[in-house]
Amino acid sequence: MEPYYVTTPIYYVNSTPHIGHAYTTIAADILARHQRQRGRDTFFLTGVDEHASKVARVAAEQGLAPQEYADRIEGVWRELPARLLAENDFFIRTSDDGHKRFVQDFLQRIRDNGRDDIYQDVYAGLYCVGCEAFKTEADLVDGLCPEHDREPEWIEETNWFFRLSAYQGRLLQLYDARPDFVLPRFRANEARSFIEGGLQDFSISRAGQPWGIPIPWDPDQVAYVWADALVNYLSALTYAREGEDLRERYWPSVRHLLAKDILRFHCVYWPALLLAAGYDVPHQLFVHGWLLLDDRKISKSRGNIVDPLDLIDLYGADAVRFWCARSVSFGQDGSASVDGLRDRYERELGNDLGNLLSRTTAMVARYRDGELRAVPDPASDVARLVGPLGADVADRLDAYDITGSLERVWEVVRGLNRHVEASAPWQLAKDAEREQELDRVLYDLVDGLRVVAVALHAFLPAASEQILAALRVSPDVSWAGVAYGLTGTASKIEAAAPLFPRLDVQTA
Ligand code: ME8
Repeated sequence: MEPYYVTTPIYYVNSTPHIGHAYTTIAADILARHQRQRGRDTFFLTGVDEHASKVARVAAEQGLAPQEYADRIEGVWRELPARLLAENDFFIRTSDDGHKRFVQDFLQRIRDNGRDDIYQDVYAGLYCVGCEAFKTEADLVDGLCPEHDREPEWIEETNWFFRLSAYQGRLLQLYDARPDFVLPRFRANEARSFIEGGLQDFSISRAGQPWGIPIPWDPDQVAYVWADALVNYLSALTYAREGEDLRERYWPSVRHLLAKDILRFHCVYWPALLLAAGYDVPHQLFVHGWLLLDDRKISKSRGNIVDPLDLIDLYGADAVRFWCARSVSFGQDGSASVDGLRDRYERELGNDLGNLLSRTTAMVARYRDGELRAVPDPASDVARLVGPLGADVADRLDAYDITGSLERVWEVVRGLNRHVEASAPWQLAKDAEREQELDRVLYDLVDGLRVVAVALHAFLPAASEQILAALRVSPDVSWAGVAYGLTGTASKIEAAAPLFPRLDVQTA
């Protein structure tokens, strides 16, 4: 099986983490955890983008050197994946020496490729510091950058340019040859139309900046922040593991996740830069929508930050992951609200899943003194219910359908709840002649819940572990476990504590 390398964008170190950033990190972690469950060699990269000009400006305002300032603020970003229970394999900082060295080598390779792809010219035009991007009049609304409601600055300086225009043909060929290069398809079409519209060369360096990676052949200039940041996906592989170069193992088996605001950089500039430097282009890019809060994009400049750490304190990481995965169909724009989080916590996590575990374990404890007899029946309703789950979820996650795969697991959760009601174990327990029937029902509920717990590991890692522990079954979450009838006898099952306790109790 080909290795699986998944990345989030590297987030601007000087912004405040909000739920939109958490969203991509959660999605990447779900995909990575799932692939590891399937035994695939997986690498998950996230990190921070530090060389934005804003960093130097704010550092100066605070009387600090840019590096000192970046060192002080990077911690919240490093903490974010851990608090979300995201298991990234490496956390990159673009001020890492390994990254800086690699970017210099990467740019030098383009300069030396014999095609004159890098040349010097005067850049005169508008620049939005918010986007760290050059703007044309057509990009502006009433003279302002629509992303940041801010007037771009006029910049005029001699820079080094990358001959992007020379890559139009090769990029179109790439999009034609690989219809799944960018997903969803409508995003590939968007990138393709942009390429077809004609590509402008772009400046890859900035003059007179105190903060950034020096251009190797002209150290008075530093790399433009995007020409530096995009390269992180490759540079990290060269120094993430001491003494090892992971490029051979993971490049180009990479899946880049990103939101639509940075589509052009990733789907047009990045493959062109790679081709120019003599590297393979990425395997795939998945462009998701914006997570909206009450129909507005969540962002710092719009003042509606939702601090993911506050939400985790209140609801737990699992609930935040669940809400992000479930509220908006992954790939589309959609709204999420904190009320919606509370609602899903109570209704779906607390009632559907939590109560199912509480009832099941309480019944085994009460009617069987905590001892479960292994009586699988491959023709049972529960066997049929969970039978296709493993393949269905794996197929959906291979296609980045995070929302659909979670819904598929939830169908099984709802099916098990219906099974409790329909089989009414509390009635069977009253009738000594129906002992075997009761054993069968209890077995199917425990086994069904075990399957659900393994299938939920990528989405709800903490709850998954708690369920397996409460059922006294193996903590192994290998994907082969998403199959009916693998539970053996279990003993000492006790009525489980609530998986998702009532919030008034938790926050009291
Ligand atoms: O763009 N909904 O960093 P950034 C969904 N440093 N996703 C969101 C979101 C929202 N409301 N807000 C942010 C940069 N994101 C550059 C990237 S990569 C070489 C350099 C997520 O801090 C989403 O993944 O602005 C988006 O692409 C990313 O955060 C932008 O983070």
